[in-house]
Amino acid sequence: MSSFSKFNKRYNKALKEYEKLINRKNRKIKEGYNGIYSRYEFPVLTAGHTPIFWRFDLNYEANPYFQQRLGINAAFNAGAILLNGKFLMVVRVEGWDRKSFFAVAESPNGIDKWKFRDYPVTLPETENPDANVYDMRLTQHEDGWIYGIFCSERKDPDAPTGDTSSAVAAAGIVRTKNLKTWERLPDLKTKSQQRNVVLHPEFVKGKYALYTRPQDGFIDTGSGGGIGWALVDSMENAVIKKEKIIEEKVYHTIKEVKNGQGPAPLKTRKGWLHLAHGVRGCAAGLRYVLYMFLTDLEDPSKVIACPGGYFMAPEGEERTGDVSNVLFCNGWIVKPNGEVYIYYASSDTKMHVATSTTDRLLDYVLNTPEDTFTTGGSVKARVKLISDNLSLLKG
Ligand code: M1P
Repeated sequence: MSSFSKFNKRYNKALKEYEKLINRKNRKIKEGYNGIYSRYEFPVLTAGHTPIFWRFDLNYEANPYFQQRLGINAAFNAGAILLNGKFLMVVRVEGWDRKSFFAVAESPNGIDKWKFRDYPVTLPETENPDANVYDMRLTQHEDGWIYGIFCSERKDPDAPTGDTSSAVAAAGIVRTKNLKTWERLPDLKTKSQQRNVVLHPEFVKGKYALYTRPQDGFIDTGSGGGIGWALVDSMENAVIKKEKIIEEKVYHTIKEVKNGQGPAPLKTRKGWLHLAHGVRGCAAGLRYVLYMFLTDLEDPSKVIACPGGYFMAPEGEERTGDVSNVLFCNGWIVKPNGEVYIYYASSDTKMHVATSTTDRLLDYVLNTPEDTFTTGGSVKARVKLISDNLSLLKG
């Protein structure tokens, strides 16, 4: 076989594999029912979902071995939105060079057939270029814009010579009407480093309201941490003057080391429904799980319910990846019929979907016992459940 025929054969094989992957039907997992949400059999987006023409040079003359020229390492931590009837994710795609960038993927039903648009997002820069960008939260704000707030990472200018790791995290801001053209606004101005900054969808007291995550360092939140709340006058020059912690990290809980707001909260009849991540340390490193809480409709900075423990933790294949033992969520969609599609990433590697409804999630948030912060309290809550159940069962 001529080398040109071999090249074509390899290309056709790669294309077939890609098409099989993106057209694969996804099914709800029936086993392990928990009444709160359902997981799905397959991840919805992986590195393999990126088009072949993003990775291989398809010119035989330039690439006779049909090599990957620009490999993709992972597709994870996606923001999500339902726009003009289309399910869209703004995905954190990471190349083999460790740089993350954003790319929009679309699906007709939100569950499967996710496909990346031909080109990734060319994100406008500020005068201080980002070394890395990731984890965009999308908020359809009542001012008419769709805002995307993401982490912009740059090398720490104060790092001592030879320190090639220290970085500074800031909140970068873009806005769009269509997820096609993006306007970059100045980064959020704040005293501390920030990650997991999310815009609330409505004005509060006539101002833009932000969920924040102040942190002393790039990884360690230090004396910072907790989910913060701040009101700013404008998004075109967003400056935080006053910030308060509304959801703290707490000793010996799933959010002992740090926590962070997930996607923008969902408005429900009982309050603003929040999904967040909590982090604890263990011998295997940091463990990231998802948890929920509810805030007041009138005052979204007031937590009114917070079930104890995690809502979702890494299971099975979700447990391993580039950064193992991590679930992270920065995108969800509520459909007009109340169904909720939760787009979560596992181990900084791939995207999954879980489905629920606002009614089920409210039931979970309002009727799950809170953390009592002691073993005695936990046992008391379980003994009550057991004895109530046994009375029922024994009549
Ligand atoms: O590696 C796990 C996560 O670590 C960071 O999240 P946080 O600041 O909340 O701890 C982020 O880098 C996130 O992208 C990553 O998934």
